[in-house]
Amino acid sequence: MAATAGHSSLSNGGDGVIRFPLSPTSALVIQKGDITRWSVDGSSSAIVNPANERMLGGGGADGAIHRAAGPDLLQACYSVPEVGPGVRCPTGEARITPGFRLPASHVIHTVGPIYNSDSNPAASLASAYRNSLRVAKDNNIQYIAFPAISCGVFGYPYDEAATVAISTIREFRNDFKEIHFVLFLPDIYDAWLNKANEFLNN
Ligand code: AR6
Repeated sequence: MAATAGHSSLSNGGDGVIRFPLSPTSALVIQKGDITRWSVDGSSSAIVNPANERMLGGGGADGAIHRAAGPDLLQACYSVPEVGPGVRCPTGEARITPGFRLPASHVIHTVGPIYNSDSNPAASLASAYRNSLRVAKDNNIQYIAFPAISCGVFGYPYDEAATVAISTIREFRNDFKEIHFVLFLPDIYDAWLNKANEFLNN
């Protein structure tokens, strides 16, 4: 593993949950796990759903989030206005709904790029992270958890995605108590830790 347990600026409680300070008041937390089970104390929390432009559910994390939240989430998604035929959330944008049966109070739906068909996947992925964090900030969210947007069905290479993810969340270093990544796959967890060590530990 890339994390260096002896380094003063991060802590490893032994459970694979690694914290990196972003500012005196904010931390990045990287962990393995299922984002549908993520929770923190307090009511101002959100998980980010890697959705598609229709915003009516799908496979991967999107499907898991809808199953865990219950059918009210689909109804809330239907009530998000279409901005084009069948499009509720264009690629790179974000929309917020309640979390219903999820432990998190809110779901922020965003759409990452399809790696092989987007003309500038890095810019689109950065927009998905940035707009998710803007929507969270506008809704007074203090704790937010991301999966590895676009790294499943949408085919984004893990190292490149980690670079975009870690560098973009740094722009919001003063705006949240904690920004989490909850990562399902060991290879993605390792890629994220490597980039966080590279970008945040010096
Ligand atoms: N918790 C955390 N991460 C998860 C979970 C989970 N419960 N389930 C999967 N992942 P994907 P995308 C990881 O495919 O690439 C859907 O059909 C997964 O291992 O969910 O942005 C949507 O409707 C991967 O690393 O999202 C869209 O059509 C990461 O989450 C499309 O897929 C993202 O994989 C979006 O594709």
